[in-house]
Amino acid sequence: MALERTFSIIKPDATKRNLTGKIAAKFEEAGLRIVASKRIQLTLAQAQQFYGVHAERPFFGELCEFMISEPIVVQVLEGENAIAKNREVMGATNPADADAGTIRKEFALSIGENSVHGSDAPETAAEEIAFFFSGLELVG
Ligand code: DAT
Ligand code: MG
Repeated sequence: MALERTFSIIKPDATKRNLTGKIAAKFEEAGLRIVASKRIQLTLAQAQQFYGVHAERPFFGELCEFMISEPIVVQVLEGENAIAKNREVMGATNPADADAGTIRKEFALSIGENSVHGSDAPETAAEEIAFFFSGLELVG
């Protein structure tokens, strides 16, 4: 399979606890290359747009408030099968269900404050990368 790219966020609960490096190391250990990375703070409008697919869910308000509560680190990860590989390294959405060794098992605080976001399909990966990065910022 050709190289694939996926989009990742190191979320506020993780940046607040100074876990950016430990989480980035998990990506690199899994063979994912960080080809773009920046620390930003989202506005409420940006968080609502990014998570628009969840707008009707009961946790939407809480999710968006959490995502703007501290800076985040947005990254593009590249590798063979990067989308699936990243989801594997992340672990299940609820850390209680996550496998040993995954980021969410080791670091997540709860289903909401779960340390990382990762794209779930090629279409969403492309959209999410374009939402945060210009082509010039992707250095493979
Ligand atoms: P994932 O982040 O594993 O792709 P998702 O896309 O279903 O999970 O949900 C997006 C985020 O929304 C998730 O990382 C945390 C939050 N979330 C999901 N289900 C939740 C719930 N039942 N209660 C609180 N927050 C939830
Ligand atoms: Mg998702």
